[in-house]
Amino acid sequence: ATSFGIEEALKQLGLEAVNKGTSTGSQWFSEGETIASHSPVDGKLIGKVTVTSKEDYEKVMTKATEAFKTWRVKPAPLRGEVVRQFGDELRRLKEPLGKLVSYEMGKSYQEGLGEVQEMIDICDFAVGLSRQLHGLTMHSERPGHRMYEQYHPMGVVGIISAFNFPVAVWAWNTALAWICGDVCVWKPSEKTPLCGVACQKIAARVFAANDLPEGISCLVNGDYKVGEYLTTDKRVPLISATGSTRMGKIVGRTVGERLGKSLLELGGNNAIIVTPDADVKMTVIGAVFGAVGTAGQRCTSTRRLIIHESMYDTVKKAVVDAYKQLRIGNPLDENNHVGPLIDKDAVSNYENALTKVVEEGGNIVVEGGVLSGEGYESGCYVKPAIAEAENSFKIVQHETFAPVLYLIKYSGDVENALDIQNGVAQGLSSAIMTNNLREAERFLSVAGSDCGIANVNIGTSGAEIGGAFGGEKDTGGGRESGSDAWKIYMRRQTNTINYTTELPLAQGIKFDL
Ligand code: UN1
Repeated sequence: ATSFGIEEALKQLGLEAVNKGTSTGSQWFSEGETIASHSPVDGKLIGKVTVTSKEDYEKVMTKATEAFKTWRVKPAPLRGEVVRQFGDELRRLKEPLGKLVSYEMGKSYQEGLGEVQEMIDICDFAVGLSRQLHGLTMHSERPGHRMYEQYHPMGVVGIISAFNFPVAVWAWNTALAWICGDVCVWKPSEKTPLCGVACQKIAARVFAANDLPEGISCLVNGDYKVGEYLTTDKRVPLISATGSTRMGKIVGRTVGERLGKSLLELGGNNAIIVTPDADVKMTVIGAVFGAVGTAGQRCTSTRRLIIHESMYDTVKKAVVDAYKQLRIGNPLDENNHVGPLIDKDAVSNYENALTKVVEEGGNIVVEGGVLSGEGYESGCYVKPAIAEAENSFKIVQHETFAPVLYLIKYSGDVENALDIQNGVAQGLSSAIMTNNLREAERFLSVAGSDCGIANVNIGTSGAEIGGAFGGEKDTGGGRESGSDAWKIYMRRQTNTINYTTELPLAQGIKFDL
């Protein structure tokens, strides 16, 4: 627990009652229309943020494209040094920022802090990377020739992020994009605009302290219309978008039409396979955290438990018993496990899923419901629910961003469980609980999980930043964060240099003059 409240956190982050929502760094502008941010925790107004107009957007793009010319020629390790300082600022402000994330988005304070930690981690990763950004060298087929490839900065990167990770996903993108020599224009979710303003203030201070120009870190605010300014803009070679599959299809199409690149991180429908050799205690922790953590609003949340028939009753009982221990309430109170959903629309989607699963023949084993009364005034608190279901149900095939967990039984060997697991449109995260080496290896093999993330004896959520994050199929195919995810933020160039006095052609082609 921290010693200060949300008021003090807002103050430390420099937030006001009405905040300008457009920024190129130290300069903040845009007037008029505002987005009001209400906390799902208690329904109270936290603050307002002004919406970016087309004219404001043009001002941002002018600064950003100018800044790129300065930023791209700074040596990458120097850019890394700036990101190091940004990471230090995040360390200093971890508590107030974690608190704001918890209050504006509704995840537990521990998870809010965890999110800021992910930002710090990616900064550290990016600092090291700034002295790498390796290309390969190749052997030329021609004598006296040298061939290699190099990575150059690409330009303005547009970042469209979702409410559920209102600060970390931006940092995964910016920390890498910055060390790669790109400048960023960020449109945070209109459900968490204050998190955006707070982060931009932190970044802006660091850039200003290093005498760097306006435009390296930019912020725009608004709904999908502001997103469209970015996706249709030829000056933005890469759009990184996180959100629903529906949104991703629109972004992918729009950016594809102008042959821009998009990095899409969309919905998941993540499952844990529980085999006859699973450790039940570990399964329960992984499954329950995965299903109810962040109130089921992670793209990596556990949606399906695919349990072998021999284990079914044991695991079902253990999970149902664990659900009885869950405390639902104010996420800033560290005694609670589950906070609210983001808003009332999310509550209706949750209710709809519970109605649908029953209509399709499912069996509720842990009742859901919207909570009311003291502490639940915002109307966004719901009971995590569990239903026995079939994988073929329409609602099970659909990603519901809420704490609804489906139990699905399988029989026979692990191939049958894999068919069920892979039998959805999405392909983000997956897990198997087993102490059987053969089952684990089959799950990880070419014929195993078709997801971007496949874990053994770990749940589906809670990825570390060191690995590439993202998934296949309807998840969009993008990879962010660790490993070589940085490559998408740069343009690749192949260079061949001739240091002889002859000009031999490739493939031995003769062309005598
Ligand atoms: C997301 O839900 O958009 O693995 C990202 C996790 C987190 C990231 C989730 N590190 O659950």
